[in-house]
Amino acid sequence: MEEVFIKRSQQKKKTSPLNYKERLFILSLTRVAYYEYDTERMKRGGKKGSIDLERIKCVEEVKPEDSGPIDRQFPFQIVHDEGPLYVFAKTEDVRRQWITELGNRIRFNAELLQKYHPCFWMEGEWTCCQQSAKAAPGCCLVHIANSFPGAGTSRRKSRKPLPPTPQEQAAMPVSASVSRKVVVALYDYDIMNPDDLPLRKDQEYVVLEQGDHNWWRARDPQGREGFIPSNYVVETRDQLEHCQWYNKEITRSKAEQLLKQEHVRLSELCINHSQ
Ligand code: 4IP
Ligand code: ZN
Repeated sequence: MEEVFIKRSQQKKKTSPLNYKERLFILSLTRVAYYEYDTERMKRGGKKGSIDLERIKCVEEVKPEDSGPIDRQFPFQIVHDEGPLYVFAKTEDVRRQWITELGNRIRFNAELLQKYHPCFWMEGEWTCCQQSAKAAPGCCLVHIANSFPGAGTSRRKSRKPLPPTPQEQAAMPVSASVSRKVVVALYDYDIMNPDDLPLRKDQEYVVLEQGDHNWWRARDPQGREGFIPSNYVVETRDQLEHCQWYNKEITRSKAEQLLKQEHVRLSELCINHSQ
């Protein structure tokens, strides 16, 4: 993913200036890096910094400054082991997209935060809770969509339930073993593990197992199966729409009329054929 954002200087040293610079951000599989950017020629310049994804502890929105400029209305924070990096997106959509994607890529990190600061660190204090130590614990719970099961623990082993044994499967009522819940992907999801299933926005998937609240096993229309993040999909309410024989745009009486016509046509065909 690539995007031009405004970033605030991280002020790693006490003497560091507070300034805002336009940078080209590139999110790769292992890091988020930012570069100088020539707006007129739309060209990437020298690299200015980067954060390894494994060092990120939290990605969340930030409450915008009270009278901040128009181009700093959609801030978010990438909190890593040296503190927060504040980034300003141009739109709410882009901000959400980056928070979602980053959250997804850091979900197995060992030290994810349970709490964060929803407002800026400014002039020696957190403007949300007035704590004056930059390392002070957060004052607000991270959002569910950005947290993953067992945050802060190794959840690689526990997130996915084992499939039922054939004996367990046989003992299950049909409705429990074969769920027909159909969901639609809200976002693309590129797999992070071999047993994941990629999602494509607006594509439908059949949910097979919901043993884990956050990770469901699902099947795509090509028959591939794997785990999907449950917060990337929504349930389609009208199950009928997923039956191939169902035509949403046709009323019952119109359907009956068409069937009768077809019946007449077929009968005529039979008569003609037999003559
Ligand atoms: C710099 O200010 C830039 O804002 C740097 O951002 C920033 O580094 C520095 O913060 C800050 O001192 P000057 O350009 O006036 O020197 P960039 O690297 O995007 O140019 P960060 O760490 O934010 O990348 P410190 O904390 O590194 O000093
Ligand atoms: Zn706070």
